[in-house]
Amino acid sequence: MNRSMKLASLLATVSFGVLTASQAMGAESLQDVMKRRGLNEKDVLAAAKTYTPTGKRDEFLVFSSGGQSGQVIVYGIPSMRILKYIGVFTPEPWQGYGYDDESKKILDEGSNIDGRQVKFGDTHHPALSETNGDYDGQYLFINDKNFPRLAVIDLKDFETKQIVKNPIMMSEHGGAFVSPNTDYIIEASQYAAPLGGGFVPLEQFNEKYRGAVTYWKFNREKGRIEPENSFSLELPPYSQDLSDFGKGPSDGWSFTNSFCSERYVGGIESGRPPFEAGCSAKDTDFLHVVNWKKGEELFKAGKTKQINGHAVIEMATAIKEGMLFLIPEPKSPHGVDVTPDGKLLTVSGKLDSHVTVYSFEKIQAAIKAGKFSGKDEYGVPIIDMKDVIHKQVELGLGPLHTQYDAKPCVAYTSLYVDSMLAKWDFCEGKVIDKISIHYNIGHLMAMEGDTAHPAGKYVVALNKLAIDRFNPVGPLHPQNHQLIDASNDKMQLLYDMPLPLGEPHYAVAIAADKLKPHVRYPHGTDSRTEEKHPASVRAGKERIERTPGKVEVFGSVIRSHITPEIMEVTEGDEVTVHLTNLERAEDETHGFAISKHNVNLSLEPGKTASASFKANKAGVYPYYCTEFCSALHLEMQGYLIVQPAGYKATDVKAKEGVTYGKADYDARVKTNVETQKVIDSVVGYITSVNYKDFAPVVALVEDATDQLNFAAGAKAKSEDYAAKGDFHNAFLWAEQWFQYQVKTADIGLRAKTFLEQGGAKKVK
Ligand code: RUQ
Ligand code: CUA
Repeated sequence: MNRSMKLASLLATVSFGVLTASQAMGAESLQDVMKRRGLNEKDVLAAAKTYTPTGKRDEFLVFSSGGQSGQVIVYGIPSMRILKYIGVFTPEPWQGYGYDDESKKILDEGSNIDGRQVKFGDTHHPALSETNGDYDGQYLFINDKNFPRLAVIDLKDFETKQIVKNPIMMSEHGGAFVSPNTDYIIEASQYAAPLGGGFVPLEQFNEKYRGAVTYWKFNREKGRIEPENSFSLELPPYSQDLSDFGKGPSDGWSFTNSFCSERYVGGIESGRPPFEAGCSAKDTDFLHVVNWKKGEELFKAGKTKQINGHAVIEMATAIKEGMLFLIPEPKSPHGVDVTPDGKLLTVSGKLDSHVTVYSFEKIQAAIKAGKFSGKDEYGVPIIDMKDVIHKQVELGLGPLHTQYDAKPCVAYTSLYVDSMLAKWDFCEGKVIDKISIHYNIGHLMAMEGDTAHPAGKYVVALNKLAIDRFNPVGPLHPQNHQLIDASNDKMQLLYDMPLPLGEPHYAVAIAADKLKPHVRYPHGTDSRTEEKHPASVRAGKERIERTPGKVEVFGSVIRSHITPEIMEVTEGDEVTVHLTNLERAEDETHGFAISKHNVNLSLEPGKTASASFKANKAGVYPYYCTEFCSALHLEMQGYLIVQPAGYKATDVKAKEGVTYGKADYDARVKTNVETQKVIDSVVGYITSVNYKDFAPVVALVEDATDQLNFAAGAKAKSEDYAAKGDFHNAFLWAEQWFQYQVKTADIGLRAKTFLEQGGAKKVK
């Protein structure tokens, strides 16, 4: 069977529904399957709550920290299907992140420090942009604890657009958290150090080491952080931890935890008790309460000190201006989480069985009345804990983080030591339910659970240990995300998802319908700047430009060829290859890799990306498309020819592998004409139904029309050659004409299947 006949019979199969006949043969009943797999009714119920049939989508999307991978993991709820890894602080080869010139600029600049390239990131806390305290689906931010820096990801295409390095900290943890309108993103330091770096002996820890919190200014229109409009606040050398912004009545304030307010400096190697003993000795640590709006005024008024070119509000200024206060909080606290209405804050002490709920109103009253229990060693006023407590609730051992439910007053708190998750009422101060998890839960995530309007329904336990939950894969186990149905007072464990990419700390979940990502870029887009790429090309305008020692290729990719197919350069040349994906079709991504050159591009429809390298060794290097993009994908190939310096081509004409004559040409044209009939019948079907009501089909039809136009172009060239009697070239162009027909038919069939399955109706 030749290809066009195969196509015709495939069409017949699809048209007459032959494939649907033998469905019910030997099917097991639900009871049979339950028995065979040892499932009880509860299991089946859990399965029914998560199982997502093919083609169906998730209600929520999760952005999870990828831990040490330096990436972000995207998955769906309730299916728990992983949808994407976003490269942030480390390369992500599939997306070409850290390989193409455009993304390298972001990653390399965001990773270099003191002459080193840092090749990992310790991502902790993703944060979604908010409008009036609710997620708006526009941006995602994430921090790196080890190399204090913050990244901006645009949710139009799920790509990292910016990395800003913290100019004064040596480590951080309390980021990223956003203000209710995303005008600022907070990043709080963790392990105290001299601000701005440099050497100060440990003996001067109390005097010279400092913590800090940075308020990064975010420009919504540009979608970028503005370092020049950002500022920091100097803090005592307590180990600052997690933070949160106030909202509603507490808007304008931010809150940052701390541990090791003992300011112990360790020294196990010289016989001193270790950090863990010295840092947990006191019964309380300090919650930092910051009036950041006042901080913004001080910054604008220039009442700051410059450290590494960055504006820092000194502690003395903050104390004098009344923008910084402390409140004791029980033993080694971890999370501080503002309630949806902005009136209360929940704080958990890791080494205390209580969760403490503070009242913002009471905090304000104490500040206004100037009622303080004293000052810390640095002169920061301390508010008496008992003056500002709303409730203290005994939840269990090792409480860490809190998230909120859609129902008023309902919260969820992780209990690390107990390996449990508690659902409780923070207004009344009583426990509603507790559920065991597996094992040692760190953060937890409720749907939109840190916003002004949480969505309820599910909670995910982000467990630090998996131990026996999965098939063993060596001493390093995957992490375990456990999905819990939280729609009723009694919680139900639904699903275990292993995550093998790093310790995922925190995650945020957003209603999927708030996200509206692009399916393609406007033609020739540099996705990292989001502007027209200066080296993008239109079809037919591909070219190679040469200057001494330099070769620049302005090429394109489209099913199923790379233009140009031969790139000749001279040993020693600096080469830049810019490629534009000319496709408009959804999901038609092409890749580009050159043998032995560390060149690897991902070219999504409409994107232009570049690869620069030195052609330092003479040779013949195949290049090809790395995505199985079409039936002729393997033929999507070419050669980089690196000629030795001084090489002179000797005048030999290449001998063709096969030569073709008139009979070949006539036979090819005959099948092409038959193929056209098949295409016409598919087009006939599509246009006979209400295809315009199906957006994906409209896009496919657009794509098919493109391919048919290309077919027409190849046909014209073929006929020109035939008219000149050059049947070799006439045949080859007829073959290309056929290739475009195959692509058209392929798309047409996809559209037809979609319409049939989607219940399209006849319109004529
Ligand atoms: S962490 S388990 Cu947010 Cu880095 Cu708490
Ligand atoms: Cu393009 Cu494979």
